[in-house]
Amino acid sequence: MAKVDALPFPIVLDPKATALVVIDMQRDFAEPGGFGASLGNDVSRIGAIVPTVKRLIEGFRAAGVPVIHTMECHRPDLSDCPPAKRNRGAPALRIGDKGPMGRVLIAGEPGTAILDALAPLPGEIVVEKPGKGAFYATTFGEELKRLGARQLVFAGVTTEVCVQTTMREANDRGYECVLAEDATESYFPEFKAAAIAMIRAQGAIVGWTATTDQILAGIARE
Ligand code: TIU
Repeated sequence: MAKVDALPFPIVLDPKATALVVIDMQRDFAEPGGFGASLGNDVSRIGAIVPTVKRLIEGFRAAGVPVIHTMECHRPDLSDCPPAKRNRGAPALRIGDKGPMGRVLIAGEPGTAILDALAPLPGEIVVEKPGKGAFYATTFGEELKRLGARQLVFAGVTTEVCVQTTMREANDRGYECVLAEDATESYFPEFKAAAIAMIRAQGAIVGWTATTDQILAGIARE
C-alpha cells in the first residue's frame, strides 16, 4: 500500500486498485487557434504543466498502474453536441467550425489530439467525452470497473471545469479521488486555487490533493 502525504490528511493508495486519469491534455486547450483560445483565454498557462504531467504519467507507467486519458470532443456531425453547448457565448470559433488546427473539438482533427509529449501508449485507455465530466455518455465507468479501480489520481485541464466535474462524478460513484495539484491548470489562477481548496475542504468532501512528488513517492515505494 502507498501512503501519500495528501491534504487534508494522508491517504493510503492501493496501486492494484488505482488508476491515473489525465483529463483533456489536448492541443485544443493548450495551443493558440484552438477551443480554449476561441473562448478568449490565454492558453500559455496550460503548456507550463506538460513536463509535470509527463513525469506523473511516466511514474505511473513505471509502477505498472494504469493510465487513462480523456479527450473532450464531438462527432463530425455534431450529433453529440447539444446546441446549448455550441451556441453558448460569443466564441471566435464555435465547436465544429474550421480553425487553424482543423475543426474545433471534433474527434480526429489535428487540434483535438492529445499533446505529442503526453501521447497515450498503445493499449492505454482513451475516453472520448462529449461533456465536461468523463462519466457522461462514455464507457469510462465500465472501464474503471473492468480495471478494478477504486481510487483515482487526477491530472489535466482545466482544474475547475473538466477535472473538477469528473472528480465530483467519481466521488459520487464511490471512488476516492486525489488531485495532483501541480499537474493541473486553469486559465484562471484564482479558480484553480479555489477548486483545490473546495475539493479538500470539509474533510476531503470531494477528494484529496497532493503534489506530483508526494504522489510518486507513495506509488514508487511499492
Ligand atoms: N473552458 C474550460 O475551462 N474548459 C473546458 O471547456 N474543458 C475542459 O476543462 N477540458
